[in-house]
Amino acid sequence: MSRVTLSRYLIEQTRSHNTPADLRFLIEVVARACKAISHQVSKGALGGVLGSTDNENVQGEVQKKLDVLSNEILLEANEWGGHLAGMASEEMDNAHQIPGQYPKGAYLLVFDPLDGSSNIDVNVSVGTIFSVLRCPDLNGCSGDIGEEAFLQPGTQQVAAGYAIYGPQTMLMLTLGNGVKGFTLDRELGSFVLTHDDIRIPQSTAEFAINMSNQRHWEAPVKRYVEELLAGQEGPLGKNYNMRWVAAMVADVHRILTRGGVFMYPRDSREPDKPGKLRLMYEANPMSFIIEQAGGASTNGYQRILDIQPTSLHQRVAVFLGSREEVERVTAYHQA
Ligand code: AFP
Repeated sequence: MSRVTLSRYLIEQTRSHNTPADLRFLIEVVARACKAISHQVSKGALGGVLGSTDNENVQGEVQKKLDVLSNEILLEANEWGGHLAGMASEEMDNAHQIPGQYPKGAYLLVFDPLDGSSNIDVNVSVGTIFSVLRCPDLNGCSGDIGEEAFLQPGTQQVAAGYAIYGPQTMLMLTLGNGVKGFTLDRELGSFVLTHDDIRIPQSTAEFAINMSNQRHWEAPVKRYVEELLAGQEGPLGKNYNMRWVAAMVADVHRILTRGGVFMYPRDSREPDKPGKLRLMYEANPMSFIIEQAGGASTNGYQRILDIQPTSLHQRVAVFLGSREEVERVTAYHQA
Protein backbone atom coordinates (compact mmCIF):
# COMPACT_ATOMS: atom_id res chain seq x y z
CA MET A 1 0.00 0.00 0.00
CA SER A 2 1.23 3.50 -0.77
CA ARG A 3 2.47 5.57 2.10
CA VAL A 4 0.19 8.07 3.79
CA THR A 5 1.90 11.43 4.05
CA LEU A 6 0.73 14.14 6.45
CA SER A 7 -0.85 16.00 3.50
CA ARG A 8 -2.83 12.96 2.45
CA TYR A 9 -3.91 12.25 6.03
CA LEU A 10 -5.16 15.83 6.39
CA ILE A 11 -7.07 15.73 3.11
CA GLU A 12 -8.69 12.47 4.18
CA GLN A 13 -9.62 14.15 7.48
CA THR A 14 -11.36 16.89 5.52
CA ARG A 15 -13.41 14.24 3.71
CA SER A 16 -14.18 12.06 6.73
CA HIS A 17 -14.38 14.61 9.60
CA ASN A 18 -14.96 17.95 7.85
CA THR A 19 -11.59 19.31 8.96
CA PRO A 20 -11.68 22.87 7.56
CA ALA A 21 -9.24 23.63 4.75
CA ASP A 22 -7.65 26.52 6.66
CA LEU A 23 -6.96 24.25 9.66
CA ARG A 24 -5.41 21.72 7.31
CA PHE A 25 -3.20 24.45 5.86
CA LEU A 26 -2.26 25.62 9.37
CA ILE A 27 -1.09 22.13 10.39
CA GLU A 28 0.91 21.79 7.17
CA VAL A 29 2.62 25.13 7.80
CA VAL A 30 3.47 24.19 11.39
CA ALA A 31 4.81 20.84 10.18
CA ARG A 32 6.97 22.62 7.60
CA ALA A 33 8.34 24.91 10.30
CA CYS A 34 9.13 21.85 12.45
CA LYS A 35 11.11 20.39 9.55
CA ALA A 36 13.14 23.60 9.38
CA ILE A 37 13.72 23.51 13.17
CA SER A 38 14.70 19.84 12.95
CA HIS A 39 17.25 20.78 10.30
CA GLN A 40 18.74 23.53 12.49
CA VAL A 41 18.82 21.27 15.58
CA SER A 42 20.64 18.55 13.64
CA LYS A 43 23.40 20.94 12.54
CA GLY A 44 24.53 21.46 16.14
CA ALA A 45 28.00 22.95 16.50
CA LEU A 46 28.46 22.88 12.69
CA GLY A 47 25.66 25.41 12.30
CA GLY A 48 26.81 27.60 15.20
CA VAL A 49 23.43 27.08 16.85
CA LEU A 50 24.54 25.74 20.23
CA GLY A 51 24.85 27.84 23.38
CA SER A 52 22.94 30.71 24.95
CA THR A 53 22.04 34.27 24.02
CA ASP A 54 22.43 37.21 26.42
CA ASN A 55 18.65 37.49 26.80
CA GLU A 56 16.13 36.15 29.29
CA ASN A 57 12.56 35.26 28.28
CA VAL A 58 9.43 36.35 30.16
CA GLN A 59 9.83 33.25 32.36
CA GLY A 60 13.21 34.57 33.58
CA GLU A 61 15.06 31.77 31.75
CA VAL A 62 18.18 32.45 29.70
CA GLN A 63 17.29 31.90 26.05
CA LYS A 64 19.32 29.42 24.03
CA LYS A 65 20.19 30.41 20.46
CA LEU A 66 17.93 27.62 19.24
CA ASP A 67 15.03 28.88 21.37
CA VAL A 68 15.21 32.19 19.52
CA LEU A 69 15.78 30.64 16.09
CA SER A 70 12.92 28.15 16.49
CA ASN A 71 10.61 30.94 17.62
CA GLU A 72 11.49 33.02 14.54
CA ILE A 73 10.97 30.05 12.22
CA LEU A 74 7.47 29.44 13.58
CA LEU A 75 6.50 33.12 13.49
CA GLU A 76 7.73 33.70 9.94
CA ALA A 77 6.14 30.52 8.61
CA ASN A 78 2.74 31.37 10.08
CA GLU A 79 2.46 35.13 9.49
CA TRP A 80 1.52 35.35 5.82
CA GLY A 81 -0.86 32.47 5.09
CA GLY A 82 -4.10 34.16 6.23
CA HIS A 83 -5.02 31.28 8.55
CA LEU A 84 -4.22 32.94 11.90
CA ALA A 85 -5.60 35.81 13.94
CA GLY A 86 -2.56 35.78 16.25
CA MET A 87 0.14 33.73 17.93
CA ALA A 88 1.54 33.33 21.44
CA SER A 89 4.85 31.77 22.36
CA GLU A 90 6.55 30.71 25.56
CA GLU A 91 9.48 32.82 24.40
CA MET A 92 7.55 36.11 23.99
CA ASP A 93 6.06 38.41 26.62
CA ASN A 94 2.88 39.28 24.72
CA ALA A 95 0.64 38.00 21.94
CA HIS A 96 2.22 38.28 18.49
CA GLN A 97 0.21 40.25 15.94
CA ILE A 98 -0.16 39.24 12.30
CA PRO A 99 1.56 42.02 10.29
CA GLY A 100 -0.96 44.44 8.75
CA GLN A 101 -0.14 43.59 5.13
CA TYR A 102 -1.44 40.02 5.52
CA PRO A 103 -5.02 38.76 5.83
CA LYS A 104 -6.17 37.31 9.11
CA GLY A 105 -7.81 33.99 9.79
CA ALA A 106 -9.97 32.24 12.35
CA TYR A 107 -7.32 30.48 14.45
CA LEU A 108 -4.86 31.21 17.22
CA LEU A 109 -1.57 29.34 17.39
CA VAL A 110 0.18 28.82 20.73
CA PHE A 111 3.61 27.18 20.97
CA ASP A 112 6.70 26.28 22.92
CA PRO A 113 9.18 26.56 20.04
CA LEU A 114 11.92 24.46 21.63
CA ASP A 115 10.95 22.42 24.65
CA GLY A 116 13.72 20.96 26.79
CA SER A 117 16.30 23.44 25.64
CA SER A 118 18.77 22.47 28.39
CA ASN A 119 19.21 19.27 26.35
CA ILE A 120 20.42 21.03 23.20
CA ASP A 121 24.05 21.45 24.10
CA VAL A 122 24.34 17.83 25.30
CA ASN A 123 22.75 16.35 22.14
CA VAL A 124 19.66 14.87 23.81
CA SER A 125 16.10 15.00 22.42
CA VAL A 126 14.20 18.29 22.29
CA GLY A 127 10.92 19.22 20.61
CA THR A 128 8.30 21.77 19.58
CA ILE A 129 4.83 21.77 21.20
CA PHE A 130 1.82 23.52 19.65
CA SER A 131 -1.85 24.10 20.32
CA VAL A 132 -4.56 25.52 18.04
CA LEU A 133 -7.57 27.46 19.32
CA ARG A 134 -10.36 29.25 17.49
CA CYS A 135 -10.31 32.99 17.78
CA PRO A 136 -13.38 33.51 20.02
CA ASP A 137 -15.05 36.17 17.93
CA LEU A 138 -14.05 36.54 14.32
CA ASN A 139 -15.03 40.21 14.14
CA GLY A 140 -13.15 40.92 17.36
CA CYS A 141 -10.21 39.04 15.89
CA SER A 142 -9.74 41.24 12.85
CA GLY A 143 -7.87 43.92 14.82
CA ASP A 144 -5.02 43.50 17.27
CA ILE A 145 -5.29 40.38 19.40
CA GLY A 146 -5.07 40.75 23.16
CA GLU A 147 -4.07 38.13 25.70
CA GLU A 148 -7.72 37.47 26.63
CA ALA A 149 -8.47 35.88 23.23
CA PHE A 150 -6.06 33.07 24.12
CA LEU A 151 -7.38 32.45 27.64
CA GLN A 152 -9.57 29.47 26.76
CA PRO A 153 -9.63 26.15 28.61
CA GLY A 154 -7.80 23.26 26.95
CA THR A 155 -11.12 21.65 26.02
CA GLN A 156 -11.43 24.37 23.36
CA GLN A 157 -8.33 23.23 21.46
CA VAL A 158 -9.14 22.15 17.91
CA ALA A 159 -5.73 20.58 17.35
CA ALA A 160 -2.54 19.96 19.26
CA GLY A 161 0.72 18.26 18.56
CA TYR A 162 4.42 18.14 19.04
CA ALA A 163 7.50 17.43 16.99
CA ILE A 164 10.27 15.49 18.65
CA TYR A 165 13.83 15.95 17.40
CA GLY A 166 15.42 12.70 18.52
CA PRO A 167 17.07 9.80 16.72
CA GLN A 168 14.13 10.27 14.34
CA THR A 169 12.13 13.45 13.86
CA MET A 170 8.46 12.68 14.48
CA LEU A 171 5.27 14.71 14.50
CA MET A 172 2.49 13.56 16.82
CA LEU A 173 -0.88 15.10 16.09
CA THR A 174 -4.45 15.13 17.34
CA LEU A 175 -7.40 16.83 15.66
CA GLY A 176 -9.68 15.52 18.39
CA ASN A 177 -10.24 12.05 16.96
CA GLY A 178 -7.27 10.02 18.17
CA VAL A 179 -3.53 10.51 17.95
CA LYS A 180 -1.44 9.85 14.85
CA GLY A 181 2.35 9.68 14.63
CA PHE A 182 4.29 10.73 11.52
CA THR A 183 8.00 10.11 10.95
CA LEU A 184 10.03 12.53 8.86
CA ASP A 185 11.35 10.85 5.72
CA ARG A 186 14.38 13.05 5.09
CA GLU A 187 14.85 11.82 1.51
CA LEU A 188 11.27 12.69 0.55
CA GLY A 189 11.09 15.70 2.87
CA SER A 190 7.66 14.51 4.04
CA PHE A 191 6.13 13.39 7.30
CA VAL A 192 4.82 9.85 6.74
CA LEU A 193 2.16 8.17 8.89
CA THR A 194 3.95 5.44 10.85
CA HIS A 195 1.96 5.22 14.10
CA ASP A 196 -1.78 4.86 13.58
CA ASP A 197 -4.23 5.16 16.47
CA ILE A 198 -1.83 5.45 19.39
CA ARG A 199 -3.17 4.09 22.69
CA ILE A 200 -1.52 4.42 26.11
CA PRO A 201 -1.66 1.28 28.27
CA GLN A 202 -4.03 1.86 31.21
CA SER A 203 -1.54 0.52 33.77
CA THR A 204 2.21 0.96 33.90
CA ALA A 205 5.33 0.21 35.93
CA GLU A 206 7.30 3.29 34.87
CA PHE A 207 7.30 6.83 36.25
CA ALA A 208 8.99 10.11 35.36
CA ILE A 209 9.73 12.85 37.90
CA ASN A 210 12.69 15.06 38.76
CA MET A 211 13.63 13.32 42.04
CA SER A 212 16.07 16.08 43.00
CA ASN A 213 13.07 18.20 44.01
CA GLN A 214 11.68 15.56 46.38
CA ARG A 215 12.16 17.60 49.55
CA HIS A 216 10.07 20.46 48.06
CA TRP A 217 7.01 18.39 47.09
CA GLU A 218 3.63 18.40 48.80
CA ALA A 219 2.59 15.47 51.02
CA PRO A 220 0.44 13.57 48.45
CA VAL A 221 3.30 13.48 45.93
CA LYS A 222 5.82 12.41 48.59
CA ARG A 223 3.48 9.61 49.63
CA TYR A 224 2.87 8.43 46.08
CA VAL A 225 6.53 8.41 45.06
CA GLU A 226 7.53 6.66 48.31
CA GLU A 227 5.04 3.93 47.42
CA LEU A 228 6.44 3.65 43.89
CA LEU A 229 9.97 3.35 45.28
CA ALA A 230 8.90 0.73 47.84
CA GLY A 231 8.23 -1.60 44.90
CA GLN A 232 6.99 -5.14 45.39
CA GLU A 233 7.36 -4.96 49.17
CA GLY A 234 5.29 -1.74 49.39
CA PRO A 235 1.53 -1.09 49.24
CA LEU A 236 1.44 -1.09 45.41
CA GLY A 237 2.93 -4.59 45.29
CA LYS A 238 5.03 -4.16 42.16
CA ASN A 239 8.40 -2.79 41.11
CA TYR A 240 8.53 0.48 39.18
CA ASN A 241 11.24 1.80 36.87
CA MET A 242 12.13 5.50 36.55
CA ARG A 243 13.07 7.68 33.54
CA TRP A 244 13.61 11.46 33.28
CA VAL A 245 14.74 13.16 30.05
CA ALA A 246 14.18 16.78 31.21
CA ALA A 247 12.28 17.52 28.00
CA MET A 248 8.54 17.05 28.42
CA VAL A 249 8.27 16.18 24.74
CA ALA A 250 10.60 13.21 25.15
CA ASP A 251 9.02 11.99 28.39
CA VAL A 252 5.50 12.27 26.93
CA HIS A 253 6.63 10.55 23.75
CA ARG A 254 7.90 7.57 25.74
CA ILE A 255 4.60 7.42 27.62
CA LEU A 256 2.60 7.50 24.38
CA THR A 257 4.76 4.68 23.09
CA ARG A 258 4.89 2.31 26.05
CA GLY A 259 2.95 3.86 28.93
CA GLY A 260 4.07 5.53 32.14
CA VAL A 261 3.21 8.44 34.41
CA PHE A 262 4.83 11.88 34.13
CA MET A 263 4.80 14.29 37.06
CA TYR A 264 5.88 17.88 37.54
CA PRO A 265 4.26 18.79 40.86
CA ARG A 266 3.88 22.11 42.61
CA ASP A 267 7.08 23.06 44.37
CA SER A 268 7.40 24.80 47.74
CA ARG A 269 10.49 26.73 46.59
CA GLU A 270 8.23 29.13 44.70
CA PRO A 271 4.87 28.85 46.50
CA ASP A 272 3.27 31.56 44.35
CA LYS A 273 3.89 29.46 41.21
CA PRO A 274 1.66 26.39 40.94
CA GLY A 275 4.27 24.21 39.23
CA LYS A 276 7.00 24.71 36.62
CA LEU A 277 5.28 23.81 33.39
CA ARG A 278 3.22 26.27 31.38
CA LEU A 279 -0.51 25.62 31.03
CA MET A 280 -0.95 27.09 27.55
CA TYR A 281 2.28 25.98 25.87
CA GLU A 282 2.95 22.60 27.47
CA ALA A 283 0.24 21.20 29.74
CA ASN A 284 -2.83 21.86 27.57
CA PRO A 285 -1.54 20.49 24.26
CA MET A 286 0.07 17.48 25.95
CA SER A 287 -3.07 16.78 27.99
CA PHE A 288 -5.20 16.88 24.83
CA ILE A 289 -2.87 14.38 23.15
CA ILE A 290 -2.69 12.13 26.22
CA GLU A 291 -6.49 12.05 26.64
CA GLN A 292 -6.97 11.37 22.94
CA ALA A 293 -4.66 8.36 23.37
CA GLY A 294 -6.77 7.02 26.26
CA GLY A 295 -4.65 8.41 29.12
CA ALA A 296 -5.48 10.97 31.81
CA SER A 297 -4.08 14.34 32.89
CA THR A 298 -4.70 16.36 36.05
CA ASN A 299 -3.04 18.99 38.21
CA GLY A 300 -3.66 16.72 41.22
CA TYR A 301 -7.08 18.21 41.85
CA GLN A 302 -8.81 18.65 38.51
CA ARG A 303 -8.57 17.73 34.84
CA ILE A 304 -6.02 20.06 33.24
CA LEU A 305 -8.18 20.61 30.15
CA ASP A 306 -10.93 22.09 32.36
CA ILE A 307 -8.73 24.80 33.90
CA GLN A 308 -9.79 28.33 32.93
CA PRO A 309 -6.51 30.14 32.18
CA THR A 310 -6.03 33.55 33.78
CA SER A 311 -2.79 34.54 32.07
CA LEU A 312 -0.79 33.57 29.02
CA HIS A 313 2.28 32.37 30.92
CA GLN A 314 0.41 30.68 33.77
CA ARG A 315 2.06 27.63 35.34
CA VAL A 316 0.44 24.45 36.50
CA ALA A 317 1.26 21.17 38.26
CA VAL A 318 1.05 18.21 35.88
CA PHE A 319 0.31 14.51 36.39
CA LEU A 320 -0.30 12.72 33.11
CA GLY A 321 -0.07 9.35 31.39
CA SER A 322 -1.45 5.89 32.10
CA ARG A 323 -4.91 6.29 33.54
CA GLU A 324 -4.60 4.04 36.62
CA GLU A 325 -1.56 5.83 38.00
CA VAL A 326 -2.85 9.35 37.25
CA GLU A 327 -6.08 8.47 39.03
CA ARG A 328 -4.12 7.11 42.01
CA VAL A 329 -1.93 10.19 42.50
CA THR A 330 -4.96 12.46 41.95
CA ALA A 331 -6.91 10.53 44.61
CA TYR A 332 -4.01 11.07 47.07
CA HIS A 333 -4.35 14.84 46.52
CA GLN A 334 -8.08 14.69 47.13
CA ALA A 335 -7.84 12.48 50.26
P1 AFP B 1 12.20 24.55 28.58
O1 AFP B 1 11.01 24.52 27.67
O2 AFP B 1 12.42 25.90 29.17
O3 AFP B 1 13.40 24.03 27.92
O4 AFP B 1 11.90 23.62 29.87
C1 AFP B 1 11.71 22.26 29.76
C2 AFP B 1 10.71 21.83 30.79
O5 AFP B 1 9.74 22.82 30.96
C3 AFP B 1 10.04 20.50 30.44
O6 AFP B 1 10.13 20.17 29.10
C4 AFP B 1 10.75 19.48 31.30
O7 AFP B 1 9.93 18.41 31.66
C5 AFP B 1 11.18 20.29 32.50
O8 AFP B 1 11.32 21.63 32.05
C6 AFP B 1 12.49 19.81 33.06
O9 AFP B 1 12.69 20.41 34.26
P2 AFP B 1 13.95 20.09 35.22
O10 AFP B 1 14.95 21.16 34.92
O11 AFP B 1 13.39 20.19 36.59
O12 AFP B 1 14.47 18.72 34.91
